[in-house]
Amino acid sequence: MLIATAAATQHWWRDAVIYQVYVRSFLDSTGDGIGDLAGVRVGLPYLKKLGVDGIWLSPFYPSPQHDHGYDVADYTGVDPVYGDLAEFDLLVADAHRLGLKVLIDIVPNHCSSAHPWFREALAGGPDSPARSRFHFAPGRGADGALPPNNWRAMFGGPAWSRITEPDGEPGPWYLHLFTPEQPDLNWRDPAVGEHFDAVLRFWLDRGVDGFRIDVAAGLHKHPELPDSPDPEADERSRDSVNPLAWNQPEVHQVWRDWRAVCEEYTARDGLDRLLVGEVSVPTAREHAEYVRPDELHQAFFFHLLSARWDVDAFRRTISEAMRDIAGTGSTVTWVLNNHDQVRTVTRYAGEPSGEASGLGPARARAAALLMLALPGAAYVYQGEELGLPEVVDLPDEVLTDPIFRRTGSRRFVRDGCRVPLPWTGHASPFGFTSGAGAARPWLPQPEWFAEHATDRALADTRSFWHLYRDGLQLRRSLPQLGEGTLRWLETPPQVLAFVRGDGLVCAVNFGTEAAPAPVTGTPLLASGDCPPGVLPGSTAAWWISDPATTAPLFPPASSPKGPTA
Ligand code: TEU
Repeated sequence: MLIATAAATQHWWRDAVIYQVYVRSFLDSTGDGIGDLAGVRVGLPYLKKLGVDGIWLSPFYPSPQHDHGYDVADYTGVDPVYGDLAEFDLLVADAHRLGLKVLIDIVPNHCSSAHPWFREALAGGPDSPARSRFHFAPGRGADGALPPNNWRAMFGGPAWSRITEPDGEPGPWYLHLFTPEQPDLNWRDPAVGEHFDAVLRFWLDRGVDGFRIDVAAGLHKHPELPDSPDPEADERSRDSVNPLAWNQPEVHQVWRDWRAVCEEYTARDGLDRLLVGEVSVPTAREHAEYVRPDELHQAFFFHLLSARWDVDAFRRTISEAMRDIAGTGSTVTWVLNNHDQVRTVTRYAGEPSGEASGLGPARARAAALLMLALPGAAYVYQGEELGLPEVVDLPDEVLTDPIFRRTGSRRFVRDGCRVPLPWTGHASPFGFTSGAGAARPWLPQPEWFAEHATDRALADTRSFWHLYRDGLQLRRSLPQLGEGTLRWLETPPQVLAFVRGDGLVCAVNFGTEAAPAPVTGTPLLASGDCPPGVLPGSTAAWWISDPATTAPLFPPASSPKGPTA
């Protein structure tokens, strides 16, 4: 199954590494304690030096910020907190001058309750045609006092809220899969698709290279809005498990339409545009349907992110992705961190037992080298290159995540991975915000952020930053890396190893005891100390193995334990 054709490799996105900028927490240029677009501009040379191919900007649109911008009130503007359109244009121009692509976040599943469409729908009364752009439905029970069905919202509570009509009478309910401030749009109303078509063109005309699509397996709901068979399961999991509210077949037509818009722009200037979907679906096979040749270019493969620190879990997950996704001609889009998830340094420290092991940083470094060696594209979340741990002890009163407010629980709360980045110095605000009278960062930075500040990271060749930078440089220079295939090697227990192309070997030791290295000689790059012939525990390394002289010591797997791709 060889799918890396010459034509395919011409598409920059097939093996791009994109850096996710969570704008609010990247760099504050105005001293209000909140990151902004001008701050992102200042940070671009830093990202260029790191060696990524482009950036994805989290939502910066006008928004009441009930979900930090994932509640959009105007899809073609910039919230004054983050800047304005002129600043956005400067950012795109600077990025392009540096050879960096710019992706922006688009949120088509829902808008803000402050969006003019929703206001019109509320103000217009029961017969308002504006209501057809949302899911309004009469309640059940006496006087319609119960929600129309039993669906639960992703962030806690029922997925329905009841409105009061302009005359003061209780009215119907509207659907919101997230917070009540994020009403779901009705994609069966053609006005919705037409609106987003215009939004795409607005930003493409301003020069963006593509879009990260929020909740890309959502959009359409079962037309009858029937009860969920297992509402408790929907509540327990943060994954999109309600099969009636997610992953409906009709959504694929939207991605075909959006792909056609991208192709239209490419036909004009020859430049590839990129659609990357946030696709949370149960299996790699279902995932693959979103990246068929006429749909999305990429979709985040979250199964690697959710895999436990376990050699078999990783091998199985990677094998499934290679078989089911790369097997269709697409490339896999790997991701270990994002703004919704506990950072790897902290997550892996607590695995497999849940007890903190102290191994988090070593494992996170090993996972990074693994990700950068896998065939396909990858996304790096800001701070990942600094080895930032999750801030787990933010006091309740500073938490802003609606999950906390809606569930009353700290479980799943996402503020801890969104604390503003440390840039320089020994004390908060660590250069994140500056100037006399500057406000404090919108989330408090712990003192120990000093250890992770970019100035220290750049000066220390053993830092996470240098590991990412070296890995990214090698990806550029070695023809074996980037897109293509992998071949598993037979390994001792606890070790995962594969060959890329003609002899780039990557091995990861998931155990805590040293294992023999798969290749003799000094590694090209390693996530920790790695003497010749040895692969220490919680360590990954890359070697070039010249088949003539230093053949891998582990022979290629002959059994389909890990299917080759
Ligand atoms: O997230 C969708 C979402 O629910 C994910 O957190 C999901 O639970 C996870 O991917 C499962 O693995 C997106 C944004 O990333 C998030 O920040 C927003 O809050 C949410 O949409 C609503 O717009």
